Amino acid sequence: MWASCNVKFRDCLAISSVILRRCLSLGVTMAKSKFEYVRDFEADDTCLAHCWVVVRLDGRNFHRFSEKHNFEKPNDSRALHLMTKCAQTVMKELEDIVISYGQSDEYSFVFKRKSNWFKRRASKFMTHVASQFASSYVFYWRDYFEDQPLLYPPGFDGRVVVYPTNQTLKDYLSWRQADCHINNLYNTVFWALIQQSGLTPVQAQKRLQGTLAADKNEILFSEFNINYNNEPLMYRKGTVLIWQKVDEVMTKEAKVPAETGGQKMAVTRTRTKPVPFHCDIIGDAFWKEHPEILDEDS
Ligand SMILES: *[C@@H]1O[C@H](CO)[C@@H](O)[C@H](O)[C@H]1NC(C)=O
Ligand SMILES: CC(=O)N[C@H]1CO[C@H](CO)[C@@H](O)[C@@H]1O
Repeated sequence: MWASCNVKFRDCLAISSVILRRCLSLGVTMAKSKFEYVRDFEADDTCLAHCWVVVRLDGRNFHRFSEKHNFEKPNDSRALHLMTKCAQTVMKELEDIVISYGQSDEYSFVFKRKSNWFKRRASKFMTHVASQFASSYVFYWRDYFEDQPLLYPPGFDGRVVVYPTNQTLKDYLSWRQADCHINNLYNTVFWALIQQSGLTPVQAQKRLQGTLAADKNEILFSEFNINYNNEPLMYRKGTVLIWQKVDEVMTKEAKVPAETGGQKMAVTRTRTKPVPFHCDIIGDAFWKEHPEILDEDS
């Protein structure tokens, strides 16, 4: 019982006002045990005030995971949609995430500058994001991979990076989107060479060594009749999730006297949801169109 008093003052409040009074009357001496000092061994990992906090997750060994689960090459839309579903779940369940960006087996989550969630402790941000994301990945797996059982539990690593200005945050997101473009262009040619020209992975890799983006576009066009710019946006740009007002029509059981039976009626409700876009976030247009994302008090 007394242990709960010195864990957190807040917890006392929750237990009951009787205990609260006892906590208060017994004072500071009762609120600390001689073991309490071990708390000082905890590292202070508070994220610098007024900075953007970014948590990025990466699939652990997803190269192997994608092979074992027969992901389509060079891209698998089921896997990308599942990642986005998990990211939407993270945004809904946790607090203060203003924008997310994902591609391949990674997702970045940006917490608002003034967030005081868990007193801005990096470990709390990171572990909440990683565990919520990983459990969602397993939970929603079957909705995206009907015929493909999940063979073993996937994992994700996380990191926290703090960006001091709007510009550094935008540059971070631009960096991830540029990475998406470079990888997707490479993979598109690489797999075309294997699947359509019958090259081995080693041969395909050799063929692409030292090539520039223009060379890869040219190979795609001249050898495979693929205009890279016509490839689906989700693969080329990745996925941006931002909060948008969405009208939802739902049927509700009308509350009417029992004798009239369960009448159904349509109700429209406006909700704010994390909505996916596959647009460019490197240029200014996106940020001009959505100033609320970077707004101090959003
Ligand atoms: C960041 O951008 C937002 C939106 O344009 C703006 O309201 C805010 O003042 C900017 N913050 C800083 C510190 O420049
Ligand atoms: C770049 C590329 O090859 N994209 C392919 C990704 O997968 C879809 C099917 O899931 C294909 O239609 C795309 O051509």
